[in-house]
Amino acid sequence: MNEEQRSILLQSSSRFPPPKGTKLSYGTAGFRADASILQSTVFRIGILAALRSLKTGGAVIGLMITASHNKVSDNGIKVADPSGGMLTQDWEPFADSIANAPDPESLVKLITEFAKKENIPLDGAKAAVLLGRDTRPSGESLVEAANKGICSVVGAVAIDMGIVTTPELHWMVRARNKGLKATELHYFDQLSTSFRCLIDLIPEKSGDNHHPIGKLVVDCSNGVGGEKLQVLKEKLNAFLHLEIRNSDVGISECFRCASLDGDADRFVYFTLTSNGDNNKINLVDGDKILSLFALFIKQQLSILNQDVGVGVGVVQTAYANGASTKYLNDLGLKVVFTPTGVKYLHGKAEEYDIGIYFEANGHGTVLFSDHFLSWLDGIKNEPCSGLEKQNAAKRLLAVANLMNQAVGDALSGLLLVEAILQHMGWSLDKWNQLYHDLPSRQLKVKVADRSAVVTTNAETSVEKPPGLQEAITALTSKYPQGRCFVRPSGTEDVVRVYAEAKTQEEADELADSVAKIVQQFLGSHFIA
Ligand code: G16
Repeated sequence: MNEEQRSILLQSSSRFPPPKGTKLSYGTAGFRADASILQSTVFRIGILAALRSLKTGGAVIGLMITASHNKVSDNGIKVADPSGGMLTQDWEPFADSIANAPDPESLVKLITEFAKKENIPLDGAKAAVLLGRDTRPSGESLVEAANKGICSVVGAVAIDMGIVTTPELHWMVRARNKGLKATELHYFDQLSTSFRCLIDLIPEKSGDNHHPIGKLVVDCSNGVGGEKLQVLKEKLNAFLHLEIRNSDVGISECFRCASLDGDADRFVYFTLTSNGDNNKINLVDGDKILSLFALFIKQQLSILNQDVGVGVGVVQTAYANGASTKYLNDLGLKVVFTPTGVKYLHGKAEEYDIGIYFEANGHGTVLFSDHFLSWLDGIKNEPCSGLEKQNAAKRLLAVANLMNQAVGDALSGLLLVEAILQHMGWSLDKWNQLYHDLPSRQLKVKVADRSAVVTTNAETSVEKPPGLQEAITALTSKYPQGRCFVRPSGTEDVVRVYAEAKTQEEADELADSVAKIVQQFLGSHFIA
């Protein structure tokens, strides 16, 4: 590193001192904490993003300021690699170490060593980082800190995309690096055109009652998804009846509803049934979204006589309801498991011709290999294939265009659900009956130090502290069809407990007793 670069880094980083007495760590999807302590972390990850761009020959990197589902006073950072996917895991330890460097001297030392080890040219070569943020009030000043970090690497520029959803930013990074049109306008055009294409390809007499299936009420959690969904609503008004809500989520029984998280990378569906004074939410989660997509894709492959020829892989996590995995296996699909976090699921799904991945919490997408897309293009353009096959190929190509190929995307996922329900002529209830979930319960336990819990086997088994797994196994064995695991959250300061059993009472009881065991092993404050 030359003197000029060194002195710029020393000077600029002295304006962003790290918070005292707090150790920050790169979690499930980047850093996340109370916004008031994040200035220095965001500044430093700005530097990291610029270095990543230099390392990849000047490719565009993405930096998103968001804390997604966390409370509004939190904020965080997600980094998009040149492919549009999450930052390569090899760089996470470097992110951890620079976030916690105590002073400018040690920060510059870490950067110098890393740049040397990784052969990163610090000679003024060009680098570019796209910046985005969600609607949190702390976003603006954190973007400014990130900008300062990026610009303290000589040759690097920051391009501020303003308020965007996380998946939009990942999509833009991917599109720019592929030399494609990459503005927000293009993003919305791609989504709405491919949705229209799926609707236009619905056969005349498809399903039980082929016609638009009534209003969908979408709760956007006061997040960034609300204003973006409004754009899609205006483009698609004739084909989709959407009502967008934020704080006023008073909903009556007759509505189909969906809910987005704060940065619009996750979504679930639900309906209400009321029993006297009690309203019950019937949740249609990521597992069922995955199952609907898998079923539709299987149907199209079957029209193409490719029931077995095409490699379709389904990726889930330990949170997947056991009934969903059974349903997918019964469809003849290969199901594999990874730890929580799209950074793991996405990588696995990329190994297939068609990789479908979803977390139960509604985070996921459908990936298509280039090779398979070329094959579909061939069928589409070959009249000898026959109209039915051509249409099936067109549908799959439209799914590939609609579904974000960089990361899970609530807006594109929601449009695919709507297109498939219209194609099938299905109501939400009919969809929900694909299979019946095993009763389950999730709890959060606040402990003194969640990093004391270390898991293995895609988070299904606890390695540390010693004895905890044996205690969980002993409790679980008391319940027919019982399954239970615990893991430290990577986005909140809690340990999560998941339990499944034959009845709701048993699932509740199992989760509760395991939460108590966690308390005993780790010392705790409360269970929520
Ligand atoms: C992030 C990740 C998801 C993960 C979720 C919860 O979502 O991208 O893959 O499921 O956190 O993670 P944890 O259980 O470790 O807290 P988001 O939408 O919050 O960025």
